[in-house]
Parts: sequence; C-alpha cells; structure tokens
Amino acid sequence: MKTMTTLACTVAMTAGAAFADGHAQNWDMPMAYSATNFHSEQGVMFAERVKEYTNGAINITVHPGGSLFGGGDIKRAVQTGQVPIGERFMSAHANEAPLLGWDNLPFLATTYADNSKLWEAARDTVNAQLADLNLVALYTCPWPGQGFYFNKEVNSSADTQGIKFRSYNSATATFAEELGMIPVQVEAAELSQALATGVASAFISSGSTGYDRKVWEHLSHYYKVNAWLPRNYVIVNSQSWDALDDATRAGMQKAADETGAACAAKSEELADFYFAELAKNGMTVEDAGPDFLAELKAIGEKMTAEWLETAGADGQAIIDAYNN
Ligand code: PCA
Repeated sequence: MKTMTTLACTVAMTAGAAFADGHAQNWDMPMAYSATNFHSEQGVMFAERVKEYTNGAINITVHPGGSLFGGGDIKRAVQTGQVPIGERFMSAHANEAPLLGWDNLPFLATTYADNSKLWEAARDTVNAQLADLNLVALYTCPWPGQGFYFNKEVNSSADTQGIKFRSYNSATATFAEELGMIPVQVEAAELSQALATGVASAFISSGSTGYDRKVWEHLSHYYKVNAWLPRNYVIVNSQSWDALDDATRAGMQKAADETGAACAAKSEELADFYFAELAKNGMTVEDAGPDFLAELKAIGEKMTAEWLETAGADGQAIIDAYNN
C-alpha cells in the first residue's frame, strides 16, 4: 500500500497534477450492487476515465457488492468523509429529504428518454438538496423499469393480501401497503437470503436485480409494470470535492459525464436481455393484467399527491418543468 501511494505520488508530480501538496490521492469507492451488475461495471470504467483525465491525480478503487459499506450506509459514509466517494440509490433517503423521491413517481416518466428529461428538470433542485447533505453528485444512472416479482400468479390486490414484500425505500413500502402487503426493507445484496429464508416472498425491482440475484430459484412470476426508472448516484463528499484543484475537478466531471451517458445507454440496452434471462430460467414474464395495472395506477396517483405534499413547491416545480 505504501509503495502504491509513493508511486501514485510520483506519477502525479511527473504529470504536473493536481493538489496543493502535489500528491495523488487514492479514493475508495463503495458501491452496493454485484460486481457484474452494469452499474458496478460502469463504476470501474469511471475510475479508469478519472485516472486518465486527471493525469493520475485521483486513483479510485471500486468496492462493489456492499463489501466496504452496505448500501444503507454508503450515503452516511460519504457525507461524513469516511470515504470521499461512493454510489448510492438516493431515493432510499427520501424519508429524510423528500425531493430525493423525484425518480419514484409512478407512471410519470417510463421511457429512458422521458427519464432523462425528468432528471434534467430535477437536476438543479436535487443538486441543491444534495449540497445541504454535504454531497456533490457526479453522475446518476437509471435502472430499467420497475415491475413486480411474486411466487404465484397475481391478477389483482385480491392475490397480494398479507404477502411479505421486500421494499427498497419508503415509496416501495407505500406501494406494498396499498396492496395489502407487509413491507420489509432489504438491500439488494441481501435479497437472495431474504427470499430463501422467507423474510420476503415478493418485491418490486427491475429485471436487472432479479437476474443478478437469480431469483428464479425462489420466485415464479415477473409482472412488467415499468412503474418508474429509479437512479443510482455517484456522490462525492463536499469537502473532498472542494479540496481538488480546478483541473482535477474538470477531469473528474468529464469522466462522470461520459460515464453517466454510457451507463444510461447500457441500462437501456440490457433491459430486454434481463427479461429474456428470467424467462429462460423458468419464470413467467408478462405485462401486469388490466385489473392489477388499474389498481397500480390509482395507487400511483395517490403516491404522487403524497409526494407533492412532502416535497412542496420544489417538487411541483420539477413536475411542471418536466411537463413543459
Ligand atoms: N434494483 C435495485 C434498485 C432498483 C433496481 O432495479 C434494487 O432492487 O435494490
């Protein structure tokens, strides 16, 4: 480790990078999802770009799968400077900062193009919210559309009563409760175990997470709903960010802009592949039936109204900007 640091320092000084003290920095970057998940693979590519565009001044080591910090702890670790950078599914913190629920509004923006438009509408407000949390977002990247996993055929809420449901944030817990289910919050990294031990027997997510966690070992049905496309964010501690010189910040931002675009494109490219893999492994993969979908849409309207109550004028401004 010592040798690495010295070497990195020499490289940085040779390249004329980047800090008041002339040293390169090694940054650990916790990520919550499997190493083979596209978000994690893009994170590794981000680290490579950062190295290149900062002339070796910032040397990021990616720690996927919640191995350094579990998903639920990453925001706090970055906020408090335990690590300078990390990846987090920020809508999981909408209970603390309601605006962060902008990407969980049911049926508002259900294509990649619309999701990107919604992010453009939300970006400045969300960044201001993140600044209050001592965070800077470098890039965000959408998951594919969200649908429901069950261990049986489900045609309406008559079939969902009393089911233990794995949620990933307060919006998904609300969705579950409205369907008569019992939510329990579980990180994706612990999802297989939760299904195996009966902690949960249903959840909402993309095809991506079902594929990563091989949920066909426990569940039989996936209903495509495309309720929303929630985002992961790569976030930096504000003090760590401010301590960088201008050229290094610009290099990191260039790496982030390229990675954000590549990651969204990869997500879109993989969306159907995941469904095919679920089906290939024996799951029934189909659109939610009309009765179930009608119920979900009604619940969605209620959730949007509730979000607007908590997110206030800033939340309404995001929706208005998106609609214009
Ligand atoms: N996968 C993540 C978040 C959204 C998604 O598609 C999960 O289920 O935890």
